[in-house]
Amino acid sequence: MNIGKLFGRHTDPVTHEVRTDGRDRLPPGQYQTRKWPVLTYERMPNFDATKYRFRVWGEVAHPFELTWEELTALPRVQLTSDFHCVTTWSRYDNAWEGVHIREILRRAELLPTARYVMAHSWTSYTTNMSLAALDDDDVLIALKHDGQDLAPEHGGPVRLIVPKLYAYKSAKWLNGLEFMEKDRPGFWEIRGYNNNADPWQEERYW
Ligand SMILES: Nc1nc2c(c(=O)[nH]1)N[C@H]1C(S)=C(S)[C@@H](COP(=O)(O)O)O[C@H]1N2
Ligand SMILES: [Mo]
Repeated sequence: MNIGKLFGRHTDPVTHEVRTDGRDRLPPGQYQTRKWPVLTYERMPNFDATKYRFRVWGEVAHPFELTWEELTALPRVQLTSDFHCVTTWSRYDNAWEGVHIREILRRAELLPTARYVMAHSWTSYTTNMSLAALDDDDVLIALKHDGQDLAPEHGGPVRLIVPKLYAYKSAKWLNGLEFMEKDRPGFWEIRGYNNNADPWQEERYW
């Protein structure tokens, strides 16, 4: 059922859409784009499925490593969400398919000391967030976007998606999650991007 249609919201201009939690769909200072810009700091990496390992370690009772076959054999979910870049573009209705973050959290058996997470890319890009931000209904390890295998420039074949935070928290070319007791800044967080990155609070820079 389309809730928006039910309540007549389809008649509203897109920038005035209100979400079920009462907040504007478009965060302050953002504009909507229908294109999907590429934002990458590092050079686009190669991917080798035979060498790939997805690692989970740190404050967990059960650290583990998955091969590409094992990661892609995990149960899949499909979740549609909006994507907000700190440089002010937002792309609506991205249909993601991948492994729900709670598949990973459940297998890892987090210790009570796990309060923060560092997401790691095989390019050595990192980004940190609270466990509360990661452990959410809409967070997934994405393998597909709008029905296609995730394109290499967008982090394909595997990236993190954390829709409620600015997109620098959604690490492309994801190959690990490190659970931490104390917070530690990631790649952009060291260079002045906001540690929390809530688009509705405009937490852009330090
Ligand atoms: N590994 C890696 N992940 C990254 C980045 C990056 O430079 N390297 N850029 C981040 C930023 S700032 C944004 S806006 C999104 C952009 O994703 P896109 O290029 O698929 O639009 O990826 C995020 N994840
Ligand atoms: Mo970004």
